[in-house]
Amino acid sequence: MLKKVLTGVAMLGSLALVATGCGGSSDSGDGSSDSGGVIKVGFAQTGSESGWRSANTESMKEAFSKENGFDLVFNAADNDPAAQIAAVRSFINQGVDAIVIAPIVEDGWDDVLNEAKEADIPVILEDRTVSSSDDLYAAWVGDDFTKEGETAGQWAADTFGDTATKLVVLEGTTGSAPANDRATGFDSAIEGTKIEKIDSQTGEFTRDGGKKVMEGFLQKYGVDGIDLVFAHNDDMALGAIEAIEAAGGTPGEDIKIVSIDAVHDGMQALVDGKINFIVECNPLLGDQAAELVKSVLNDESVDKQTFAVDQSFTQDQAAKVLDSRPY
Ligand code: GYE
Repeated sequence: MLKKVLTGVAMLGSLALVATGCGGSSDSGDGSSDSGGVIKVGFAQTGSESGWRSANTESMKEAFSKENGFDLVFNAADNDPAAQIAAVRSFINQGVDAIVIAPIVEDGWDDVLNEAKEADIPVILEDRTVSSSDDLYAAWVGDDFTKEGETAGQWAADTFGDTATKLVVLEGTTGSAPANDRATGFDSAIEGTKIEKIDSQTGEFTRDGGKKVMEGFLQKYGVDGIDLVFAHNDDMALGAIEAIEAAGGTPGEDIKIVSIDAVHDGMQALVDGKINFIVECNPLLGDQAAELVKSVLNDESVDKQTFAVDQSFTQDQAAKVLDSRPY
């Protein structure tokens, strides 16, 4: 039963995916997976930092299941870039057929991606991107982080842009694609408005991290000295809510909050009036990643980039969809 539900969820997720980008042919698909045989895939996950990550891991494990013809070697690196690179190296040594990576940070991938290429093992990226040349991987599937930041920033500009507004930012993992791109998108959307960024610090995409950083901001500026929080994900927004309440403030009123992900707990806080706006980031990328692996191993040409389609929610809109959300 549970499996049936999850399969439905995974299918829903893949329906919301649209292929774009330049069509390129796959690189280094060596056909090592005999057709009809089991495909051994190493998946290097970031860790388990957030609700988004749990939904993504579940989607990946469901898609790369035995029933679907895969033998999945799963590694979660606890958000340590060196440990993640070591995991990829171990996949190469094990001679897996393909490697899937959700790269913790953008930089530092050239060496190990070259090693995979030399070993003729294709690499598919899911979720986050890397700064390496795109010759070093076959394809990427994920969300448009810059657009997410822009959508959040556009909401802030439309809601507060004409009024002097003190903004603090809870950043995601330093050096990660979503932290970099969401900051860029948000900053460009609030440019020329009266929103002033008074502080910005990483909360590592975790609830605890968001809480600690927000506690620091509240000590420094007080509840009255902060008007708006931009959290790079829902988990940090949820941590910030705890910090604001502990400081005697009312989140969503004294201090407004905008965040990204639209995971269940975030959406619940939005419905409860503690968050003011959420931009969705679809974590259900498993089916699409599994299809890419199969196509690449079959030497079929694949799109280099596939973007998920994301929505955004006000408090009223969230109330209408909360019960039907798949994650
Ligand atoms: O927003 C955050 C997670 O890479 C898009 O990572 C992902 C981000 C997501 O920890 O919650």
